[in-house]
Amino acid sequence: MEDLGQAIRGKKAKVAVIGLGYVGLPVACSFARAGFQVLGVERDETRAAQIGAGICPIGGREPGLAELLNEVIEGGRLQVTTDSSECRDAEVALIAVETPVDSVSKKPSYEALRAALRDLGPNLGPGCLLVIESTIAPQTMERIVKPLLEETSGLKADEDFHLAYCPERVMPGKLLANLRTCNRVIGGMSPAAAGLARELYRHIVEADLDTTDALTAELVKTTENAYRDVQIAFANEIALLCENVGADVYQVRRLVNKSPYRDMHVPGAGVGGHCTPKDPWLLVHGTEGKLQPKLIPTARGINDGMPLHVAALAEEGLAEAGRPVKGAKVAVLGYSYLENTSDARNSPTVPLVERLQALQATVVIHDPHFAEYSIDLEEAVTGSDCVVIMVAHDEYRNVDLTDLRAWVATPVLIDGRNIFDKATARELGFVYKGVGNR
Ligand code: SAJ
Repeated sequence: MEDLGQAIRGKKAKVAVIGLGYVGLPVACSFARAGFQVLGVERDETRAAQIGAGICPIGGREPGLAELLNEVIEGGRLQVTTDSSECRDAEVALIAVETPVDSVSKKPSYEALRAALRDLGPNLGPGCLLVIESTIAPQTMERIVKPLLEETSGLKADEDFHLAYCPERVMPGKLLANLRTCNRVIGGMSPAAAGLARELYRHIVEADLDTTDALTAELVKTTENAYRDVQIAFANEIALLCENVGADVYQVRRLVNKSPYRDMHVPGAGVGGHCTPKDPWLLVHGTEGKLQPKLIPTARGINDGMPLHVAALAEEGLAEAGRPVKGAKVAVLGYSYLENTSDARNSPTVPLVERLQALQATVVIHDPHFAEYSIDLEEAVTGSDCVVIMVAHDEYRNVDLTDLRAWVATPVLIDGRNIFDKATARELGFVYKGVGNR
């Protein structure tokens, strides 16, 4: 361990990063910038070639990432391969592959993780440190990661190699910044592993590095996102109650949050992304036992219901304007799951569009961050009978409602992200319905 610790402290350890997605790519670039020799292993050949040429495959606004990638590729600090056998001389290996949950069973789909472990196992050298960054259900390190690595490497965890879990805390739009400034939890399968991982991350993380055991770290990561999902569900439920009584939930939220120790989240058209809708299910899956959770699954149901609620508001708005939804042209603004990003994973717009099409509306999707949807906004909404705001992109916040009114055929505006003022919209003749503010 001492040699490895020394190699890590001196940045002499070769670092392999398996999976160059939203998590792995910024991590690989950050360790390369810190002075390590980094090997990025990416199974997608096109993506590997792009990154190897210094071209950042992540769209949207990611301050500093494209420049840093180009710098470390030019400087030879980061090399990219699709061949995991090139990891054999790495003293440190990080795995940052996707860990989705099955859309029906809500159970984790660990195909990518298992494949990465199977590929790495035979190339795992004695004395190295392996860190999982992907979000995993509690008990996964003990039940899946450790046995699979020991089986495929023939080595013994804690004796021949060190194993730790350090969950990512990235967010699209702030990938590099969050990596540097967010506190990190490091769960070691042994205290020695946690200590080595802490030495490693100290080179790229300026915030706290809290070491603990792997199970605690798995619980922390999934709990922090379940917490957020429940908080958002609470805000969405208050929005629905405000609709019942004709109140403005955003005014209610503003004043609630002036009360000490309150932090009511923002209601809206739904909860998408690669973390918040998925991690509560990982938490529930990994803690199965006699005691059953009620709040967490219920919150998921509330949040998954919001896009359908937006569709109901559109139906209502069209009816008020004397237009049946069948055959109506509906312009849906926003395809990504989060404002000003090009990330559509688990986007609430998908179930909304499915519902509107099931109601036989003609749907036009617009989103400036997706080539296939970045038609001219005026063209997208011209002649529409209903405009639905699903994502608070800056481009939509800057739309002049007078222009919008002139472009539409029937003035129905459904505001899923509270970006327009209800009174102004109504003065211009819109049938305006906002989530929690109708
Ligand atoms: N959303 C709401 N209301 C809110 C907050 C979010 O409806 O008050 C919606 C968003 O529109 C989006 C979805 O929820 O559709 C997820 O939003 P998010 O801000 O949680 O974005 P994520 O999924 O990228 O969350 C990540 C998480 N980070 C990690 O898992 C490492 C989350 O824990 C962070 O709090 C978040 O980034 C962040 O703000 O950094």
